[in-house]
Order: sequence, then C-alpha cells, then structure tokens
Amino acid sequence: MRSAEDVLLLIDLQYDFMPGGALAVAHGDEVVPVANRLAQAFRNVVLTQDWHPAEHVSFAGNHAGRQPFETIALPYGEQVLWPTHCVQGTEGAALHRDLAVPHARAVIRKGHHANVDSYSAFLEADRTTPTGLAGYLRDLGVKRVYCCGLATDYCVAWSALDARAAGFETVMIEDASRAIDLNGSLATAWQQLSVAGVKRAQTAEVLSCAV
Ligand code: VGL
Ligand code: ZN
Repeated sequence: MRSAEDVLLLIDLQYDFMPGGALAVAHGDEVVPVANRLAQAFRNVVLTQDWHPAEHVSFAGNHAGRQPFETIALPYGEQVLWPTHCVQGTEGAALHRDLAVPHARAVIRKGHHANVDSYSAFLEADRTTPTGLAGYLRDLGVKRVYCCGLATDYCVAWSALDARAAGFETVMIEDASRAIDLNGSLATAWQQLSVAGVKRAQTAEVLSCAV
C-alpha cells in the first residue's frame, strides 16, 4: 500500500473518450483495468470528469464553419476545436462502468465554464482559475501525484505539468494512459513533461514502489 502522501489521479475515464465515443481515444478502454489495479495500491484516489455545458467554446459545432481538430485563437490562447463531448449529465460524460474505485473520495469536474476549456485537473486553460484540487491535496498532506488516464497528451499531461508547478513530486504512468496524438502532440507533451521534471513510469514500477 502506498503512503498517505501519495495520490493517484485517474483522468477522464469517460465513455466519450472510449472507442465508439464522441472523442474516442484509440484503445482508451484498455486503461480501465490497469487503473483499477493501480487504485488498489493507493489510499488517496481522485477521479476527474471532463464536464462541459452544451454551449462550450471548445466544441467545433459552436463555431460557424469550423471543423473538429481545427484550432482557433481565444483570449487565453490557441484552442483546439473538438467534437461535442462530455456534455454535463450525458451518458458520454459518465465514468466507465467497469471502473472499480469505490474508495475514491473526490471527483473533480472540469471545463464547466462555457468560455474556458480545462484540460488540467488543477488550472483552467486561462491558466489562472484554479479547480481547488491543489488545495485539497495539500490539506490531505499529499506530496506525490501519480497521473494516468485519458488522454496522455492533453488532460493527463496538462494535469501532471500543473501538479509539478504546484510543487508536488509528479509521475506520469505511461502504460495506464492512451493518447490522442494530434499533430505531434504526444511527443511535445513528453518533451514538456521531461523539461518540467515530471517522472515517466510504468504501472509495474508504481505497484512495486520502485517509483
Ligand atoms: C480531453 C480534449 C478535450 C482529454 C478533454 O481528456 O484529454 N481532450 N477535452
Ligand atoms: Zn473536453
């Protein structure tokens, strides 16, 4: 069992990111049993849900003449336009039914502001609005954050970068995550993670407490 100073962050294990979903991540469903195994080793587990209003700024359908996977300039920077996904309260926004983490005590729902996206579980895309997760983890005495889920190169990577920036020792669990990989985004993410000092580990190393 990992120490109470460790938390496992399970990012966006929702139907819209699974094969057949609105923003399907290839082999995303393979992460669910791995996440379950990892979670058994952690006292502290936090889940996240991408959780958008229907009028969300990240949806291509809300921009006349725009297609999914194009980018637009928003006040806070460049925004990828996605297919409509994870609309609050829909089936696609629900957590995968095979996720077996009854001891998880917190679920962070992100991306709820219509005009701001939030890949990160810590800070919205304006890079200033906090979700409250850093304070929650500090209150619990957490020192190390282990990140995995969907998608490696968006919500998992951004969460890991922000965990590190918030002062936590941070580990990405590579084989417990799957990527979207849009225009080289996966390689870019691993580069940024490496520069930021986020460790890259495999599930077996985490379960054996090698990392
Ligand atoms: C995600 C794109 C849009 C993710 C969420 O979970 O990685 N990616 N919304
Ligand atoms: Zn989203």
